[in-house]
Amino acid sequence: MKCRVCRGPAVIDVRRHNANFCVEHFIEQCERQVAKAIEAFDMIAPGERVLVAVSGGKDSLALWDLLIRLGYDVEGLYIGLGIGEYSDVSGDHARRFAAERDLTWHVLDLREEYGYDVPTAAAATRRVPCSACGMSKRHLFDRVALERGVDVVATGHNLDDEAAVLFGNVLHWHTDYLARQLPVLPAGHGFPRKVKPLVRLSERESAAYCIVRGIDYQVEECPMAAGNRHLGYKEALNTIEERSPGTKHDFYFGFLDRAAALFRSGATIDAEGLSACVRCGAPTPGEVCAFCRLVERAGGHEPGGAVPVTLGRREQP
Ligand code: Q46
Ligand code: ZN
Ligand code: ZN
Repeated sequence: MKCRVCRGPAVIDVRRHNANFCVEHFIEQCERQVAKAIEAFDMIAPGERVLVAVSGGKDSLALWDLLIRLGYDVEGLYIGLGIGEYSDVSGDHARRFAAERDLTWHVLDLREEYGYDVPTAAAATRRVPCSACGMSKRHLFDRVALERGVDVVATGHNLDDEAAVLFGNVLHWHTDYLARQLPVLPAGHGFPRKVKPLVRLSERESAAYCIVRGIDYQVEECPMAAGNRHLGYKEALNTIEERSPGTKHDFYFGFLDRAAALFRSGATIDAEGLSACVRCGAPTPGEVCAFCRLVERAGGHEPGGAVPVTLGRREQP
């Protein structure tokens, strides 16, 4: 197996691109794919500040590393979800990554800050944990982004994630979700721009990137993901991809090129009716936003203390 670029010994084959790469050229390939996604979808403009949502897993740490290598002004945000040992180990990986590289990052712990965690919120709402978890994370990314005055929130969703979500949305014809399933969600109504710069990299590639870059990450899956329907969609797509490499890419990017706009035109996104939540100030169609209602149902409280806690190096203003 030879590297496509230098003909030296290759360490990874990327069947989707019908190519093998050595360590050096695989790193370059990942950088190129991320740069291409950022440029193609206008994710980050020169000089903009970026907040990376860091979970301690392979995707978010690969993303943080790649954005730094590409020269972006990046800081991290880790949210303590309170999912037992999984969260403790994830937090340790994030901490070590930031400390070894002297990076600026923030930690916000749900239990300390709001008096609840993902397991208690899931039990209180009697819904799948990912629902309460996702809502909490989105709210806190927005909040910290506004507090820090950053322009963009970047998340580590990769091609496998996006293709699986798309597959689920198509299977159930969730047309409102299809209208919003884009690698960039523009800023507006108090929300910062949201971007997914890893959409051109597969899960396997982000794991391989971490390995060749010596990035130690949380390898365990979240224990609360069991029963998450996306895992089943991922497995189904993996079976198809195995037989015809490139299918996930064609499915997702074909949707963006040829179908996404059709769903957007029929979407019922009513931004006009949004006002500020009476408790937290976040934009909401009602009086109290869904996040504040979740905190209340989970037995939590309004935020206390000076948060987020900023760790690592502070940039000069
Ligand atoms: S952390 Fe949270 Fe994920 Fe665990 S509970 Fe679900 S959403 S699976 S990225
Ligand atoms: Zn090479
Ligand atoms: Zn609120």
